[in-house]
Amino acid sequence: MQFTKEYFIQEFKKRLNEGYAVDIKQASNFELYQTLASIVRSGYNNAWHQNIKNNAREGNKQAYYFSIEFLPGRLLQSNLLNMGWYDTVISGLKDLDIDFYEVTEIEKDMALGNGGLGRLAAAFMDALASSGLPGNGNGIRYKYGLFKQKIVDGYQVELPNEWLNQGNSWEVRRDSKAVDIHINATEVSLLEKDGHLVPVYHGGKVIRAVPYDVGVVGFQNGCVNNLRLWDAEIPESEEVNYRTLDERRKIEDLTSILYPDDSTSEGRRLRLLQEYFFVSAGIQSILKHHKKAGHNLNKLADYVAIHINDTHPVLCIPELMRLLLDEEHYGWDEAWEITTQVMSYTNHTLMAEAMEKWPIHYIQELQPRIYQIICEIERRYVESLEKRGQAELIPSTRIIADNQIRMVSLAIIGSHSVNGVAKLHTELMKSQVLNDFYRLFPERFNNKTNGITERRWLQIANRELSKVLDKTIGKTWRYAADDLEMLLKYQDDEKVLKEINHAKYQNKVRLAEHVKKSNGLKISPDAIFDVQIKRLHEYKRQLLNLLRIIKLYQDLKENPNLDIQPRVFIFGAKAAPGYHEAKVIIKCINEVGNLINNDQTIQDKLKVVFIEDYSVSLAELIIPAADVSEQISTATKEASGTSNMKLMLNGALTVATLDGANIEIKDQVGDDNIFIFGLTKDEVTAHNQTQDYCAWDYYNNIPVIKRVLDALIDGSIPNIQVEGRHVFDLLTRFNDQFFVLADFEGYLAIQEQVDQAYRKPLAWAKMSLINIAKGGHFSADKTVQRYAKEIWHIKPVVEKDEAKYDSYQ
Ligand code: AZC
Repeated sequence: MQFTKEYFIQEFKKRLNEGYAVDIKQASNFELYQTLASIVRSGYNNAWHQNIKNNAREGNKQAYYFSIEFLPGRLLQSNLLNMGWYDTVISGLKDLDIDFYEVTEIEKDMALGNGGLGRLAAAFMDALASSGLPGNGNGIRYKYGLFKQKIVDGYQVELPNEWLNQGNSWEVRRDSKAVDIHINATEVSLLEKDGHLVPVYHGGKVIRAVPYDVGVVGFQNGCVNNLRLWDAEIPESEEVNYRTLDERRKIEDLTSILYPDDSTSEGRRLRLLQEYFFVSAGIQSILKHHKKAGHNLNKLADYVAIHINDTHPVLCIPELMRLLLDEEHYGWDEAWEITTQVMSYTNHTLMAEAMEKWPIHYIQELQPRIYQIICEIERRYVESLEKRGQAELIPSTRIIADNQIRMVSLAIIGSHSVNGVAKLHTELMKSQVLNDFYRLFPERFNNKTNGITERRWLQIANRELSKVLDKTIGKTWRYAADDLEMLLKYQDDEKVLKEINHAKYQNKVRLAEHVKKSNGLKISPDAIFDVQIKRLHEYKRQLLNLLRIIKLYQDLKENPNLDIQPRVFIFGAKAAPGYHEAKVIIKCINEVGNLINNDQTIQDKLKVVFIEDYSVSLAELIIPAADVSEQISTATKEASGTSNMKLMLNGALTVATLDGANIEIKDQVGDDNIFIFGLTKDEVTAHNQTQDYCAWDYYNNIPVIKRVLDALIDGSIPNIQVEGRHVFDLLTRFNDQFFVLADFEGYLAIQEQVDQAYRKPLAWAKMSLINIAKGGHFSADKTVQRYAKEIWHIKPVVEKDEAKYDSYQ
């Protein structure tokens, strides 16, 4: 049946009454939201079901993206958009006197991720379905998402994020697909059974993994894929073994939190258990599914591609080996061949401390059989290098060293493809950090620059700009992001440029209203909105931004009439709970903000806003309102970055170091439409090699640096006696690991250019237009299509067909 407004209104009233026994006037926003979500779900369930059946019937090869994080944010609007129902629903609700946007606010963000890694995984889910590709997600259904951040007296306080307490409208529990996982056996012995040696586990316990599936709706093509998130439960047969609440809670805790506290060994063990839990559950269910479909596991690679998103799911490799060896009775060589053909791995960071290593006794305790298999992979690997005459590469590439399992080594050795997430990152991987692996397996290495869900970030988040685009270049950009380039024709069209500026202004007004409500702070939409939104990390250098703010403040105190463009500095950032330095930086930002925001003498020329509890939904509010995008990481440290792409797509101009995907953004927009500064990767590498960097020299020899740093410790910024000293020490005594001081003057100079450029609204709008026009280049659709073709070898199974969701059930 055609999904018309009349039909929607009738159905909406009916379901509201059936579900809640209220009429529209009395219904709460929550009831309205639930009713709307149920209609949306019924609209795609049939397509979802058909998709699962078709894939099984036709034996389509499918990709499974294993990720410990998925960060989709809210789904109502994107589902409506993808189903082609958006306008009909808004207009229907309007007829019913319901404010659609108020209703959407009820939905809690699915915040099962921390930052770029999790957001990328969610973007890939959307892009796979939107490209008609059979690709599914596999992860954990955390009861609490990434913590809720409160700022109290300038400090970050972490509160539980109870995103599930009102239920999740988009998930379906599938009891019939539950699988059991054996952990903590004290011993494994091999017994002969039916002519095979089978392992027998002694001791330990069994946990039941129960999947909750979320339909991933493709953009107007009728393709609905599956995001499977696992929860842990106690199997009925095991209940007697969990007699106390405490024992039961241990199982519940398994899927409670995204990042267990890694400062205790208990927390670290829990994290490893989470990794094994969702990996084992996922692989078991994939094998079950393919066996049921009648596929021969010899040919697993013809039907299945498993992607290891960063090292957290690396136990996929020994787990698949375990199942093939122990349950399917393959010989080692055959099992290894199948495993390496199926597995591929993405690296998301080259920071040494972020590369997972696990003490071998953790793995031994967790699953001794997995440990045995890892040892055998290692033994054979070492032997093969000796045979190849490359024994010199053993120490740097082997899996087990210093009583630890190096997860990166296991990932590379057990996969047929290893990719980085931006050109520079892949190049560094090959030439520096993973160079020895590259020498051994050059054919495995490839680049896949990240991408973003441009539909969410433009069509949903930036309706003002979308209207301008529709009017100027027609609507095809809504389907084909590359068509945004049609905008280039209008780069000198004053009318269009003014409209772009006007759209930005309206978005700034909207953000200003939010800031007034949330921070009690009045900010002017006429000021430059200068935005840095990302995880708080020293390498991302929020500190560089902060030092410049202090410098500007000092200048203004000296000369209140200083001619600078008023600026509002907007930060959104969470610090990992155990990351002390990051929390110290948050405190400093907030106290500098308090000082500046309350100082009447600087005539509102500066404001500092720290937006609490940064999330995907807040990003949807902030990004369209940004004039300046801060992408100022130390060159070589940011693997790619993705907020850089979202911000440019929304017309913000980027202030950037030559790091991560910033370089590719520069290549797209040209040198005149981006503000580049700072040390290059070669300069950073040289400093690291020669150890010649001396932060004190900058402090002692450059007055502007001394003046700013002194402000951290001389009491001129209240309430940061301890934190100011800490930051001061990081930048001097501890020799400024991230070269903040080396880049400071370059940063000041480039920001001065930004200041000048902003004074010419049409010239600014032209740069902005060029950024928008080039934004389509970074569409996640294109990125996953490259993964599909070059790594997973999967093909689209659904062609674009707008009619598909119209067959309303
Ligand atoms: C991030 C990288 O820091 C970022 O540069 C990249 O764009 C993103 O992955 C996607 O590839 N890494 C993380 O977010 N890592 C964690 C653990 O959150």
